[in-house]
Amino acid sequence: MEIKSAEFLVSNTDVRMCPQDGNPEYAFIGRSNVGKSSLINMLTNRKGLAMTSQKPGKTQLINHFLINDKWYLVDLPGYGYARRGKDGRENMRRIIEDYILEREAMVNLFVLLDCRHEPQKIDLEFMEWLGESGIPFSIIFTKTDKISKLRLEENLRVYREKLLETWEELPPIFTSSSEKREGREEILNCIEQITKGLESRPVPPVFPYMP
Ligand SMILES: Nc1nc2c(ncn2[C@@H]2O[C@H](COP(=O)(O)OP(=O)(O)OP(=O)(O)O)[C@@H](O)[C@H]2O)c(=O)[nH]1
Ligand SMILES: [Mg+2]
Repeated sequence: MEIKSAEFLVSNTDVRMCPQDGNPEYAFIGRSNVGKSSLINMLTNRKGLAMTSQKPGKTQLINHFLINDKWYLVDLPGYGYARRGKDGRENMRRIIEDYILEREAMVNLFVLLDCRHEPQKIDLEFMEWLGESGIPFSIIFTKTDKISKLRLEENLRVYREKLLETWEELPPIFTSSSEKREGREEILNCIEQITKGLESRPVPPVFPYMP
């Protein structure tokens, strides 16, 4: 899919203030520093579109980016950043939870996991919560440029096995490197397929009002 336009629209802490135009949106979540904002820049081919940082805790708001005037990419704050303090973490948790549970326009959530690490409790519990809440999600293993192909295969195998302890079926799984610009086609194709599916959904019948 070609990205013809990508523009920052609005930042919010409140899901009720998010755009109300009915465009579908795809959001990125994961631990602080996993590479959410960098991935949005890579997917859109716009280097400074989403703000990134070497230090975790950079994104603190719900950020909407309008793509091709038709759908949104949404950059969310990361979870699990210890140095935010208890109140800060609680606040971020509320923003993220409200968005995920209440945002009807969000048709798929991409959960980002650092491909270098073995399965972490915080991510596994987060995905279990998504499952219990009926939120459709896919996984993206990020920063694949940081390890060898062999290591990556092994880490993915371990992760799949771990997930299958609790899940009957695995969600779609992608790999990406924002550094090497890998995984772009696959992720954009996934978004395109979901968006097309929504467009071809039958329009519900309108029943005339009868007094
Ligand atoms: N080598 C490499 N570094 C990456 C990649 N993606 C992100 N980074 C680096 O990881 C750091 C964090 O990236 P961000 O995109 O800001 O991470 P984030 O998940 O948005 O973080 P928060 O907003 O704090 O939650 C930055 O220094 C990026 O340059 C990648 O694919 N490869
Ligand atoms: Mg960020």
